[in-house]
Amino acid sequence: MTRHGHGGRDILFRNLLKDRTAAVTRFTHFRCSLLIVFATLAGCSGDLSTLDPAGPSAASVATLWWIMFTGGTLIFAATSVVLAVAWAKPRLLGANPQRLLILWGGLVLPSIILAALVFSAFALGERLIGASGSPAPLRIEAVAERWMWSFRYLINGAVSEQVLHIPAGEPVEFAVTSEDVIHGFWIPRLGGKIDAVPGHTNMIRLQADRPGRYGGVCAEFCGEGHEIMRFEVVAHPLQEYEAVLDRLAAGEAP
Ligand SMILES: [Cu+2]
Repeated sequence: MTRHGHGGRDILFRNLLKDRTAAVTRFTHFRCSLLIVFATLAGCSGDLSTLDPAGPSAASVATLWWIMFTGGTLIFAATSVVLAVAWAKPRLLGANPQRLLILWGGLVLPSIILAALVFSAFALGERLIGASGSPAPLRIEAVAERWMWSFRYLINGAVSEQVLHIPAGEPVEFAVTSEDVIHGFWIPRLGGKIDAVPGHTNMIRLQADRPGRYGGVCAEFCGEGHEIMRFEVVAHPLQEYEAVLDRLAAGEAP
């Protein structure tokens, strides 16, 4: 009777322990999921986020990213459904489903989706490098050198290092080149990246819609200092920009 009582208590404790372990595991899973969600969302903001655009080119990049993400998700969902049906209820696909699946899944659908993606990528790509539209009135030379950036303002010959000054709300044309190896000029919140190639000049047009500070990086591995090859972009209100360039030309802090 005593042993039976002990046995009952043991079982009771064991069950309680099991419940508690399950609850702790559930809670840990819940916290892990929350952490993953927050970490993922945190990646969508910050001064280097392409999903937090601050100019028209970056908005085009973000749009293209969402189109491709949606397309990829739809294709994945459709493939998963076909796989699940083939696994669980193969009869639903008919007696000889191969022809139908190859025709629709291998030919028709990919052609439609790839054509739509190529068309939107070309249309948006034109806008990204500023190939269409009138030339921007302001041009800045961006010169990369291991492991720093210098900016030459062609309007008055001013030069700045590691900090790029631009006017807000105005398109700026960048003539990008390098003094040594290939680097990549990239301001994620303002637009796409472009290579800085020695002996060659690449053009890109960017615009910041609002005054503020944005991050810039070298987007091409260029040696051991690549990691620190960052720069800051300051977008000034248009009416203050001329004074900023004058101070830069005079060697003063803008
Ligand atoms: Cu670099």
